[in-house]
Amino acid sequence: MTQTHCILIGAPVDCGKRRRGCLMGPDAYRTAGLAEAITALGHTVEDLGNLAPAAVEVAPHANDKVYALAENVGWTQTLMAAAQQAAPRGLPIFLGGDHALALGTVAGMAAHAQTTGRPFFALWLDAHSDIHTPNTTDSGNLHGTPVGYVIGRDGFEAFPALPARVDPANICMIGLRSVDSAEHAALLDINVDVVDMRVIDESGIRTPLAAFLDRVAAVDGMLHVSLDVDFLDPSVAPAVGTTVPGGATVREGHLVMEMLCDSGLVTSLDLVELNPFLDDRGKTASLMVDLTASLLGRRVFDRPTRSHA
Ligand code: 5AB
Ligand code: MN
Ligand code: MN
Ligand code: MN
Repeated sequence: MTQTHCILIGAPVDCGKRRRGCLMGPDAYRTAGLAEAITALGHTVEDLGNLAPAAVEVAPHANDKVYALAENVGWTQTLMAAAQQAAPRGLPIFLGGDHALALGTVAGMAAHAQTTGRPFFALWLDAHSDIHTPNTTDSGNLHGTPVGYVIGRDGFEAFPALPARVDPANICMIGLRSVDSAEHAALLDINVDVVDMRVIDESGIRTPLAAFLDRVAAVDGMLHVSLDVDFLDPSVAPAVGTTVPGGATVREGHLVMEMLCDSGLVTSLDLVELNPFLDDRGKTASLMVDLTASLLGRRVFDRPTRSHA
């Protein structure tokens, strides 16, 4: 991979659900050696430290289950701006923080893509589809809503207006194995590329990912990757509040990252949902760092040429 300037942006978002601990995520990635792993691959790193949410006031939402609305709106404002500021200078890596941070990061990256004229795509690596809205969520936890927001579903009136709506057809979700009925209905209604665990069992993870990457490459798209810890199986990645059995293996995770590296298409990355309070001697944080290293070019064995055509 060509030398990349990586911009680490700490986003200790902990308001996307009720169980606390994701606010320690950015420092766990630093402790696990993220910057050192990136520089060892020949890239440059700049760490912007941890951001804080804008202070905003909002009216209560009609769905009174919705949790911490104002704080989520504040983070969305902050991160949307941070993404747009960082994107022209390098590869932003957002250190979460729970997945509510992606309301801001994805909206901001999509806004940036629009200024470049390149189509915007998102790869959602997750056990969940996160396509709820504040109206449809049962839990009230807004970490289950970022996809709903960025594709422009109703219910997000308290949030910043989207500078650029993301086309659902440009989103690929890989690893799904826990989808609520309202989310299922939304997914049937719109044209998202859904690669659930059964597809992975039957065809392997390589085939559907390669097909998606071909689509991105064909139009010289910009690709945002949102990696939720719970994409991985809880036996290898226990540090997450929303564990679902039957997830991706360590090697499936690395293969995805290696293919993404080879594609040269990735322009931003979220590392989300790590709850260090639930980790086992840092193993989840370290695995997330290793996966990021694979995305940035770390290889088991380097062959001169490698093709996924
Ligand atoms: B995550 C659930 N669908 O809405 C909900 O971890 C889970 O960012 C959401 O993928 C999980 O609360 C959100 C049951
Ligand atoms: Mn998620
Ligand atoms: Mn999830
Ligand atoms: Mn989760």
